[in-house]
Amino acid sequence: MLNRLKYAMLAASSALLIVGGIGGATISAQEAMACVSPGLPPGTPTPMDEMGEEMDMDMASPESMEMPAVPEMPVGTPAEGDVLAALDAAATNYVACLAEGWATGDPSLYVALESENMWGSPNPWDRVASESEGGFSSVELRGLSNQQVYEDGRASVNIDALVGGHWLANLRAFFVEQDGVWLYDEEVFEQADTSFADSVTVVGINITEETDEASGAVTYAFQFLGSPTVTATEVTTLNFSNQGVEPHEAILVQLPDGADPMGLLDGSVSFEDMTLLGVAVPIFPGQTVEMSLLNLDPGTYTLVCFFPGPDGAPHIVNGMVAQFDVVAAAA
Ligand SMILES: [Cu+2]
Repeated sequence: MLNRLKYAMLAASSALLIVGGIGGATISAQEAMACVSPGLPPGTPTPMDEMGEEMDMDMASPESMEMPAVPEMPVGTPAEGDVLAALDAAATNYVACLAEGWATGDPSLYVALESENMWGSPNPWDRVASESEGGFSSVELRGLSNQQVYEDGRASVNIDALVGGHWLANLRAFFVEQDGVWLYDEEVFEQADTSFADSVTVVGINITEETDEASGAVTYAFQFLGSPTVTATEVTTLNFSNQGVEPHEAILVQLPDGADPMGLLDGSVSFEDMTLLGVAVPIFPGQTVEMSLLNLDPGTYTLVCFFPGPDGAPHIVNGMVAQFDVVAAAA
C-alpha cells in the first residue's frame, strides 16, 4: 500500500507537467479547447499488472529510485512561425486531455499524446496503470510562454497551470515530433510566476538529514525556518531547501480533521481520505525548489516525503512529515 501510494504520488506529480514563464498570454475558459486524442486501444494487458508484487518491490528499492543530479536545462532558440503555433496547440491540447482524463478517469486520453520517452517504457499501458491510482482532480491552463526549439529537434513550452484548484504549477514541457504529431516527451518543474498576486507569503523550509553516529540510522525532517502557523494570503509559496545528500520530495496534502499523518503508514488514514494539493519533486541535494499555492483555505496542512532512504524505508518512516496551519488574516 505504501509503495502504491508513493508511486501514485510520483506519477501524479509527473503527470502535471507544464512550465510557465513570465509574460505568457492568459487563455480564457472560453478559448479552452476540447481534448483531441486518438486514445489507446482498449484491453492491452499491462506488464505492471502482470508483474504485480515484483513491481512494488522494485519501486521500494533505493537503487530504482536513485535520482541523477540536478539536470542542466538545454539552451534553445525562440520558436517561431509554424513550429510555435504547433507547439502551443499541442501543449493546449495536452492539458485539455489531461483535464478530461482526470475528470473521466480515462488516462489513455493523454497517455496517447505522450512519447515513449516519457516513462521509459514502450508500453503506454504502464503509464495508464500508474495514472489510474489517483492524484489531482483538475487542471486549468493559465498560460504558455518561453517557446523554444533545440538542436536535437525537440521543442519546449512553459505551461502555467492551476492544478487541483490550488497548485500554481509551472512546467517546462518538452515535445518531440513523431509522424507529424508533437508528442509530450519530458517535463521539468520550474518556479511559478506569482507576480499577479496582491499578497504572497513565502514559507522557508529546510530539508534536513541527521545520522546517528552509533547506529548509522538517518532521521529526516521538514524544518520550518519560521513559525509553522501561516497567515492566509492570495499565494502561499513553500520554499524547500535540501540541506542533505539524498534527493527528496514534498507532497502537500490535507488529511481528515485531527488525523495523525503516521496513519498513512498503517492504513488508518487512506488515500481516499486525503486531498492532494501540490508536489515538489524531485528536490535534489543542494537545490531549492518552490511550490506555490493559490488561495489556501484556513486549516491544517501536511507535508510528507515518500522517497526511500538507504534502508529502503520511505522517508516518512524516519521523520519526514510535518504539519503547518494556515489561519485567516485578521479582519
Ligand atoms: Cu525525503
